[in-house]
Amino acid sequence: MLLARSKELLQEFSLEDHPLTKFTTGDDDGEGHIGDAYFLESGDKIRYFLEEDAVVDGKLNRPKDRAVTLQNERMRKLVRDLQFHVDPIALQSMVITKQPQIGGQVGEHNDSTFLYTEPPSALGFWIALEQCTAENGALSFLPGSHLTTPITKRFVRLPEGGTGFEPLVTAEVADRVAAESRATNNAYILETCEPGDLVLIHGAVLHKSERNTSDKTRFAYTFHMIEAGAKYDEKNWLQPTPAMPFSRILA
Ligand SMILES: O=C(O)CCC(=O)C(=O)O
Ligand SMILES: [Fe+2]
Repeated sequence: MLLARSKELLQEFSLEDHPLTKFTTGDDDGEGHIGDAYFLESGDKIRYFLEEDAVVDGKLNRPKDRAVTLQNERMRKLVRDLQFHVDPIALQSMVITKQPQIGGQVGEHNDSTFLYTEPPSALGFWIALEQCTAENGALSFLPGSHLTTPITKRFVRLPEGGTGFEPLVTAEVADRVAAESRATNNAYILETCEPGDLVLIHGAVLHKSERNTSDKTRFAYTFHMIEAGAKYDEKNWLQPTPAMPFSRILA
């Protein structure tokens, strides 16, 4: 259903009023989507983010349904019964399409950096809609890193506009954590999965996915939950709107 609907939306969306915004998770916030209104206002809308390598000289270099990494605002209440949080709140969801040949790498990160709360409470729900393999960019995880790696920075809306990272620890601590993470990098474990598999991602666990070098898509549906009792402030890039307030799952 979700896979079919995602593919339908990809056929339907119009490029005419599209800013050709690409989806990137990199640290450099130069010319990427980061900070632009199409991204910042995406929380309560269906928005379409293009693979970085799909836009050359301001033009798409492939059919639109093969260029997009799709975002869908609908919250799945699938986890009503799971008691990870006292009072869980579901945030915006995404369909990640990871297109053949160009589906970009997602660099090492933890999700609490991007959905920061005090104390950290992010939990990711990541559902494979298609088979995920080493060739098409399956997720990999650094086991135990959620216990040993502090959240060293948070992704924020900057007062002067746009977005960036705010450090949460001293530069010394951040350097040490980065060095340790580099030293253990070869301990990443690849999680291949089948369509329908649910992967629960602890907010502090380091994870990443490589570029899709295969000729197959790698569709996945993902959303995050946070704890209602934890502080979620106005610095976070994703803000609730009147059209779509964050949904309390058990309330
Ligand atoms: O699907 C991917 O490749 C990355 C997804 C991810 O990092 C997440 O859902 O938190
Ligand atoms: Fe993530």
